[in-house]
Amino acid sequence: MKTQRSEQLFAEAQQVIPGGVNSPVRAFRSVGGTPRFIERAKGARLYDADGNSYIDYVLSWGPMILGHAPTSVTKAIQQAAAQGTSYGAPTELEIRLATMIKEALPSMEQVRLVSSGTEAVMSTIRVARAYTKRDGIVKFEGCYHGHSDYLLAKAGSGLATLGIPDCPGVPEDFTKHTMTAPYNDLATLEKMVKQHYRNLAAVIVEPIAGNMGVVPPGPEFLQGLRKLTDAHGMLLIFDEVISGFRVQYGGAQTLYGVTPDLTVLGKIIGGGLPVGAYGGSKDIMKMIAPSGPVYQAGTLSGNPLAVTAGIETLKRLKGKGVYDQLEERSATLADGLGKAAKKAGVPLTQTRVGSMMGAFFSTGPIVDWGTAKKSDTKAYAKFFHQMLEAGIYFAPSQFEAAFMSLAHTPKDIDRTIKAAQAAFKGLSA
Ligand code: KE4
Repeated sequence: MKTQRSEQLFAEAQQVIPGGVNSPVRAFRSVGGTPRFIERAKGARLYDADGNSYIDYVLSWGPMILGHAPTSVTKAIQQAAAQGTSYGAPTELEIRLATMIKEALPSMEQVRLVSSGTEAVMSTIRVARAYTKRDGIVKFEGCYHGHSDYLLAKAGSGLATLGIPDCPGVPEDFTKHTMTAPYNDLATLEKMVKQHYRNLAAVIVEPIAGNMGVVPPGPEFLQGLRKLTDAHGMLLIFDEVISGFRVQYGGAQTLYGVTPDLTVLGKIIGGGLPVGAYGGSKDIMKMIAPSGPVYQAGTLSGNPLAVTAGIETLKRLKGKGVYDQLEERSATLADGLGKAAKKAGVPLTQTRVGSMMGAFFSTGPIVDWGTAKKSDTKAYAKFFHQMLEAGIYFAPSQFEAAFMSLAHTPKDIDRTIKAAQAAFKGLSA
């Protein structure tokens, strides 16, 4: 596969952009090789600067659930752009998107739109702290909630100690209120909460973890979080930036029947343009400025183009049979990959919730970061590149999710499975 142009562009990019990319995972660091510079995308396909095309299972890390450049969305964005790109004033569009979100996720009685998932998480933590008058936050190892300082924390020496920074530039002070517990481990969390709850505002969780590869919640895990937070005056925050409108129109909270106090959204609700959102009961959200004292603001919050893209995307997702099609196509792909790995004698542990899919080069089971991180990332890197050469674009990291869109056809899936059969054979040779 020709990659000269991507190589040239990558060299050029590194002169003016740190690492040549505007988000680290795009640099292919964990799989090696040259990131493909993409020129355009349509449906299930990406087209790179060397003229190569790929069946895309990254889908911009989740947002492109309809496939790339769906006409209904691109037309609506073009029309909206002709009306102006930002007013810095309220619009009817924002009421419509907030209402659609509230109808899909009734726990979000009030919704505030922002411009990224990170911003939405930051704001959610702030209002949880203000509402409970407590500072502590519990997160789970292997879960990622954006790059705000106090969430770039890792577990201190003993699990029950306070968080320590996970990267330079984050002062100790900023992470001392962040505790980290193992995902899917209610017993450890219970001990931690019983000891510290008096200063714990909330538990924040990816109801389906998507940032350590895909790790679904164990039976009763989410129900257990609900009970534990209720019993200790803490709020439960579902970070549904990935799972929202992905696994069901009502997200993971609908799928698992567990209602959080606050929900964070992003990705799909922006249809590929920058949007984040957070929301919860009126009682909590009335604390947000200007109705309350908790400050949060944003120049481009509720931007008319991004909101238009979000509305058009959710309109399509409300359609009949959408999630049945995503389920059926995802199951076919997962089944084919599993059979291919088995036939080649490659140990592969697959995880999946709807069209959010994981595959670990490991004998499994994968239940948390401790088990996920043991998977063979070298094998993943080899698999990734063999598939890339075959024109199939999976995430350039073992610890991300693969996504299906409504634009992927049975033919695309067949082609992906055939490529995987060859790739797995190559791995076991
Ligand atoms: P953004 O700030 O990237 O819009 O959202 C942060 C975020 C929050 N919560 C969850 C559960 C997330 O997965 C994310 C961002 N996801 C990553 C991919 N796993 C975005 C890709 C990237 O960082 O380039």
